[in-house]
This record gives sequence, C-alpha cells and structure tokens, in this order.
Amino acid sequence: MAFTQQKSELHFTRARKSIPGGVNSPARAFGAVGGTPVVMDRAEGAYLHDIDGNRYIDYIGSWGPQILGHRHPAVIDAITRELGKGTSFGAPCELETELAEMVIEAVPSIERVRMVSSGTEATMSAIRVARGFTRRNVVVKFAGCYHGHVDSLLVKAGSGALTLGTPSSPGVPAGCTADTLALEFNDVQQLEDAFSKRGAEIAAVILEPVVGNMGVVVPSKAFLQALQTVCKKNGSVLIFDEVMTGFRVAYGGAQSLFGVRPDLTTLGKIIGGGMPVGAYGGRAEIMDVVSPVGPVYQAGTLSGNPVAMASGIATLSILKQSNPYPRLEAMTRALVAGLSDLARKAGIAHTIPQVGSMFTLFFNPEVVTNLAIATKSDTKAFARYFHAMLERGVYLACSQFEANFVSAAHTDDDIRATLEAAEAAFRIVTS
Ligand code: KE4
Repeated sequence: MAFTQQKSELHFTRARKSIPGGVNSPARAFGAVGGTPVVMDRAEGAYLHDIDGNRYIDYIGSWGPQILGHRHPAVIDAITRELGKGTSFGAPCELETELAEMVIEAVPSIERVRMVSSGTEATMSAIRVARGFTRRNVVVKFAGCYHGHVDSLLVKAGSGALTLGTPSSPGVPAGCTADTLALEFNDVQQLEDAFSKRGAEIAAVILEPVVGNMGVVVPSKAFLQALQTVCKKNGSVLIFDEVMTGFRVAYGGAQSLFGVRPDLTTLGKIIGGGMPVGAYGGRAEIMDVVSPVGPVYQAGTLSGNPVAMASGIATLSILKQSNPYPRLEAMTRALVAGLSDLARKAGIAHTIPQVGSMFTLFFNPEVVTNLAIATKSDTKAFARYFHAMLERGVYLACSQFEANFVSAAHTDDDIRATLEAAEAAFRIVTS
C-alpha cells in the first residue's frame, strides 16, 4: 500500500487549533526533520499503527518506557485488574510499597524512594532535596543533558530543547538559573576547576550517566571517576538521572554497569511501563530530609496511584524474570553493525554509539563525546534519512539529538526489514 499521511495531516491541522503546535510535547513535533507528525491509532509489540493504516517498526517505544514492546499481555492484565478496584485513592496503597521495594532491590544505591508522576518531577525534587540536605544552592549540569523541563535545569539542555534551538528557554527568570553551572560533558579539567573555585557552594552534580538527549554519548572512565572524587571531597550530592537508562541499559541501570553508587538517582519511563511514573531515591540520610520525615517539601496528587504502580510492577517483574538484556544487546549490536556497514557502503560519514538497547546514528565522522561535537552532525542528512525510513515503515526518533530503542518484542525479521529500509534510505540521503 502506498504510504500516505492524509488523515494525519488533516487531524494535525485540527490539533494545532487547540494544542500548541498540535503536540503535548515538542519532542514529537518533527521540528528538526520537517513534515507533519504521524498521528498514531494503536500499537502492539514492536509496531505502531497510524490513523492512515500505516504500520511502523517502532524504535522510540514512547521515548523509552516500552522496553517490553507495546501492550505486553501481563502489563495490560495488571492494569485492567487494578482498574477493577479503582484508579486513584489519595491514600496509601500496597502497590506503592511493592514497587518501591522492587526499585530498592534493583538499585543498591537507593535505600529510600519517593514516587512521582514524571521524570521532570523526579529531577526537580532530587535537586530540591540535594539543596535542602547540603544547605547549598549551586547545581552543576552538563551541556546537552536534558533532565525534564525543570526551570533551573533548562540551561544548555538537550532533547527537544536542543532540537528546537531553545537550550536555555525564555520564561525562566535569571534568578532560577543563577545557581546553575553548565559544564562540558566528559571534561574532567573543567569539572575539577569548577570545584576548586566553588566546591563549598555546590549542592549537587546531575548528569545522565549515559546521555540519551544529545544522542547517545558515553562517559569516559576518567570523567566518572572525577565526578565521584569531587563530590565526595566537597560534600556535594552526585545525582544520576536514570530516567532513560534506569532498567533500560541493565536491570540496575547505568550505575550497575559502571559500578558507581550515586547519592541520589532519578527514574521514570520504564518504571511506569507506559503509565505516568517517576521516582527519586538514594541514601536514607539524604532522603530523610523529605517531608513528612524532614522539612523539604514535595507532594503529588497522583503520585503512587495504584493503576500506574500495577503497570510498573508488572513491567519490572517481567524484566527481572525474563532478563531480556543479553538478547536486547545482541539484537541492537546486529542492527548497529548492519546500519554502519550500509552507511559506509553509501559513503556516509557516521558513528553509531550504543549502550545496551539504546543507540544513535550520528551523521558525523567524529566520535561524539560532548555537545560541541554532537552539534557538528549533519542534521539535514539526518532529516532526509528520517523521512526515507518513515516512508518505508520504520519509526525513528525524530531528531539527531535523541536515542533510539530496541524492545524485547523486536524480532530478527524486524532488524532485517529495518536494514532493507536503511539501504534505500542511505541512497536517498546521498542522491
Ligand atoms: P519526563 O518529564 O518527560 O517524564 O522526563 C524528563 C526526562 C528526565 N531525564 C531524562 C534523562 C529524560 O530523558 C527525560 C525525558 N526524555 C525525553 C526524550 N529524550 C522525553 C520525550 C519528551 O520530552 O516528549
């Protein structure tokens, strides 16, 4: 069937009249690649189906949550069962404790954890807790990392902020970011200099331990070591933002791969299994400043609601029992090797960093270690590649500066079909 987006285009004209840009998150707006976003109707396993009847092999998985694939039967059953008992009580329920205990068992650096409803809430709260615990104000982040749309962290941010050219958003008063220090990812010297000058003022350092939001960027061993050293020496809180990497790159997250124990960790995406869940947690002595135990206030109407908890519990239970990680790694390696081989044959300068089932095809000959290098990528070539793949039934992240994800529902046939599409797409990119 010829690829058509007629219904999507019609609907999008309508959506734009009532929703800014027709989207509830700018990351979906196709801002970096042009064209009209595809309006989805349903999904199952590794596939998305749009309202024009097109089927796509999905490498976004709702920007990370769908590691099991869409509509996993056990997750749907758990949600349906819980719906039969209600949606939200506004009072404690057993499932909140059950999910908290699963997170604590999976991530050894977490001794106490608080559920919220998004990754943004998780990072916003973690920053406040770190500032309350240390009674300091300065927070260090890294250019290209995205931690949600928290005022104080919308400085040189990645993901949609970077894609749409607003890494430091209007609407954020200078006072909100006056205490935010944005450094270069992987720059040990700059980190050490910042701490030698202002270490006594620094409440926290927050980073994506494997960056997804400038495209996939891996930290150097020296950088990871320096982060732990300067934070320990200066009494600053090391925060791993594992909203994307948590339960994605390993059941224990990136920190389990790197053997690092951050002081606080933020989570989201997979721990909700497609329902709205975020979380922040870490050392008990830090988390005990959180209300009602301590004075640092944080709250949320739907935090820990039973339906979202049921979805998260089912998702983590399946991950723990089935351990899909070796197969996810192998399938992603095969895909990345195939893409690289085809891109090389087409004469396309590229690198494809991969960690577990996260990867990015950078249209860039250099290994991307920070934002300055990432932004040298050929985003016009990326846009042509994106649309050529979309028209061939492959749904990629709609920006050069994002990660793509393989799910446990993807098959070898899906990988083969993706590579077939890529062979044609690379010819279009270079024509
Ligand atoms: P949410 O508030 O979108 O649930 O989480 C914010 C967040 C925090 N930390 C990291 C490392 C993240 O990747 C995110 C959100 N990721 C983006 C995609 N890169 C979500 C997609 C979107 O904004 O629509």
